[in-house]
Amino acid sequence: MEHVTAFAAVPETVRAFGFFIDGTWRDAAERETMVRRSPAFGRDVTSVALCTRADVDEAVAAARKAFRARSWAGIGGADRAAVLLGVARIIRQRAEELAFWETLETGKPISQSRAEIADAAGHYEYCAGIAQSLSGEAFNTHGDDMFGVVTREPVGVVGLINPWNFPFIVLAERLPYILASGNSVVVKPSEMTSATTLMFADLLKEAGLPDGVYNVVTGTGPVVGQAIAEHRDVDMISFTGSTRTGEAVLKASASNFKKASLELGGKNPQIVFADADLDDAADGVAFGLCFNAGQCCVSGSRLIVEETVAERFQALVLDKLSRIRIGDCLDPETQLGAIVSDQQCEKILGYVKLGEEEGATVACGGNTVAVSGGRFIAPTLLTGVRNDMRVAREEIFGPVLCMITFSTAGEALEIANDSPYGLGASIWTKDIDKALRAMRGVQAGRTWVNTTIAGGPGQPVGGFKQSGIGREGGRMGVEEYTEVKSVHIAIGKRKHWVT
Ligand code: TXE
Repeated sequence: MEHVTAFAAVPETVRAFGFFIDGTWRDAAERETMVRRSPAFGRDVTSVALCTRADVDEAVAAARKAFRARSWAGIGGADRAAVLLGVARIIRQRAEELAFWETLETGKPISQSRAEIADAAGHYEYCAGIAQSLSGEAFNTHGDDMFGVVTREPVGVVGLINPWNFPFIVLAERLPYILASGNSVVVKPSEMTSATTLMFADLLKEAGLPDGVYNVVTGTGPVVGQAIAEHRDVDMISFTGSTRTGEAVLKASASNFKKASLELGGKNPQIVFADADLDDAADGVAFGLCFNAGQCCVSGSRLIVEETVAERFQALVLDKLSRIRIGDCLDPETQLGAIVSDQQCEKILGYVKLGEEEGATVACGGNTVAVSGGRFIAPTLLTGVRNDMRVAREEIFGPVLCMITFSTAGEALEIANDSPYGLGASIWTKDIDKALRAMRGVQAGRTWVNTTIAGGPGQPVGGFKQSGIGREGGRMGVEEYTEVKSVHIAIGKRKHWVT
């Protein structure tokens, strides 16, 4: 396959990107630029423009112009569906190229990038269906002189601020849902991982998306992200990132009372009951921890295991963690990828040290691993953790697992729910009653039984408590980006008030 050879090695030169407004590319020109060093290879791979507030104004104006022109919002759902299906087809055609740049910038293993690009295409296909079937309600029950309908319409201009951990799949979990009803969008990818969001502009254009509907401004959070969140002509903000930045975005969005959808941090429990298939559970726990090197909002970072099997289960997990393949991220066999930045690496190692200071034991890992010039952290298990320790309460965002034990099902749920977060939770048991009770009791927007981090376009995702507001994905994901209009229509001659 020709494309495999073309994307097999780190390029010799840095790929410089402009930014994309109203269907055209803009050069970085006199703006400052930011060079991205690949975390997996230690080599400079891309550079992006640090856009300004004026660039954001221009992008928002273009999105507004497209929305007013109704070039996208005004066409039929079937026509929007045709474009979204075309997008999916082109993603599949260019999957290898997209996966390659995703791996270079993020440091995730190429097998994972490939899977994420394929999954992304599925979101555009799914939303093509909803673009055609989105509907409201009709009320034929208001009596002979009144008819009621509830309609949905696109909210208008959406500002989309995305993180660095899943640049292309997070975009796919939002963009087609935003586009399905006819909105326009201004996207700000993370300054560290902008490439695939920028490359996508050409794919959307090729598929027939009208100019001005998709605009990308690159740059830093405090300048570009803040300007989008504050902008008075942006109708809705969708943010994915840390809870702290989410709070700043929500405050900024009050400038014009934007609608807001936020997916934030997590400290997700893996509850393992003694009657679970412990081999399966150990494998699931290892995957849930090491997927995306733990830099994942639904990473299973708190292992809450029944006391009676704790020792045996710890041995099984240690065995799994010791056999995870860390290595060249362009090698399809590699399982554990790199840590996104020096800062993130320091943060993770700092937490391991803190865990020890708080009384936990490092049962494995806790060290960096040098491969291919990149920056990696070995899978780490902290044992003897109590749920009131900072390592058990704060989002570490790396491959660090905190093991806590419990003696009753009630206690397991109490520990699981004793967290400011409520994003994901996994339950491992072969007892159906126990599984259902735990599923009902756990406070988490996504809950898995005998699996973890499973998902797809059909079911909504989002968080309880400080893990966010709103839901992405599924039919709800499209509805989230609409306004609801309640309409009463009188039939016949009016009964006069002033007689
Ligand atoms: O996230 P930020 P950072 C968590 C994780 C990680 C920590 C810090 O714990 O260690 O956050 O990562 C933009 N106004 N998560 O600093 O700041 C920023 O440019 C508007 C969890 O990278 O939340 C980027 O595009 N936007 C998470 C995006 O916000 C601003 C994923 C996310 O960056 C802004 C990532 C501002 N004032 C990190 N400041 C998850 N839940 O998956 C920054 N940004």
